[in-house]
Amino acid sequence: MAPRPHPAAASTLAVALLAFAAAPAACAAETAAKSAATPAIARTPRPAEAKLYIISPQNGETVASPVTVRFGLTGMGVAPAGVASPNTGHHHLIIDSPVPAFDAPLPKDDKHLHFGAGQTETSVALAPGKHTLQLVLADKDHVPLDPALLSDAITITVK
Ligand SMILES: [Cu+2]
Repeated sequence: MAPRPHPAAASTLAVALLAFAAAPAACAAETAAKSAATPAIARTPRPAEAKLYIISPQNGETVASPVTVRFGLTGMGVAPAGVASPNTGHHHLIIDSPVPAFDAPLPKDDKHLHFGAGQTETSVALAPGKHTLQLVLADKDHVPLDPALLSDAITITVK
């Protein structure tokens, strides 16, 4: 089967292009040329067959807060942040936020949770209403893998 670009990767590229468009034209052209030749940040390659997914809750589920979120990963292993080990990464839970940039460390805030100790589940307090959850696996430096490994985003309703 021919590999196809991940839809999330395509949308992030669009965001990156918009960011370039916002910069002064000469500078943007130079930056684009430079980043095409030498990536600004080294990204860690990962096995093509790796899969990242949210085991629970299920997409569309109605749940009570705090919500237990279980992280699923096949084709790679989990290692703590800071540990260089081939074909591993650590989990990040993105809450109610767009797919982050792939060429920089993931933000660390209450919408971008890092599980740098190698955790494979968490419990998050969420306000009543609809929320989106998505996982991103990243390397020892919190930079998304190459190609980026994301779960599908799910939408849940908190009672
Ligand atoms: Cu991290």
